[in-house]
Amino acid sequence: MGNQAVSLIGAPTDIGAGHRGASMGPEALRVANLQARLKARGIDVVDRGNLQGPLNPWEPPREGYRHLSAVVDWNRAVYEAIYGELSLGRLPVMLGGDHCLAIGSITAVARHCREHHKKLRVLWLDAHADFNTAQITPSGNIHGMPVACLCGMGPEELTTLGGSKPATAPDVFRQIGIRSVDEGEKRLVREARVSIFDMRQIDESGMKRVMEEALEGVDADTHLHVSFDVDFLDPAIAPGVGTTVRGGPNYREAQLCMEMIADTGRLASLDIVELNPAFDKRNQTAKLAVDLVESLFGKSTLIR
Ligand SMILES: [Mn+2]
Repeated sequence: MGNQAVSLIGAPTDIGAGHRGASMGPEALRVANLQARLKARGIDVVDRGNLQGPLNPWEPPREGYRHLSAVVDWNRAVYEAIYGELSLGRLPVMLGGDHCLAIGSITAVARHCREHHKKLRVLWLDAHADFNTAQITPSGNIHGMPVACLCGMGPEELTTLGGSKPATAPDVFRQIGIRSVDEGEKRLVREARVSIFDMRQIDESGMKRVMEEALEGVDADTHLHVSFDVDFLDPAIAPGVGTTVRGGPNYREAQLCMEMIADTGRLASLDIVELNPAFDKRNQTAKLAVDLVESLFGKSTLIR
């Protein structure tokens, strides 16, 4: 993996979130030395700096969506930036920002895959299914809707971001670590047949078996995208997120998850989202995220 070229792209906004503070995520990851730690692995890493977009007006939802037009602006910027990096043959790492930005990044990744005849697989590491729609959302926060939007269920401005709708299909997703799904969402993910490995399954089968299943079929023609919502992790080790849900993967389980993804050699794009320094203690969650991302890029205890 020594000849990889990685681009870091900051998207400092909390426009789709229910708490302020994820806008500070990119800087916290930089302070935790993300670039230097990846460079030390022999990877060519360029930090492209931050994208720009509207400030968070902190308004109530309208017709089921909070800040829709600003969410669209941010996602358009993310979409263009990620698509540009992929076109250069680089591996984009989107530093969020809240999880609504995955609409832009994955729409770009899906377009790139179509154009290069690659199979897309998205690993959605999260406490939540993020499959809400305007009709069923309890909050209107769009960070709870990206997977539905990517599957064509959502406002036209977001579902058609890449020109064609839907951006991708439910069968590309493997959701891991899920432990909080809203009532209406439960029905939708079942109808859409999203493949979800919830915490119960991780408890019963173990992370190893779950990751083997989630990575089944990944081959040389696969573009593997990881959408890493930091609230995937147990809040005991990762307090720096807006929406903590107890009972997530512990440190060893999270490391194994990342190492097994690295072993495929197919990681081709990454989102790191929902890191919220306003809830963190001494940047520990950012440091942990960087630690895990190092494993994702192939750091291991021994030469294997
Ligand atoms: Mn999420």
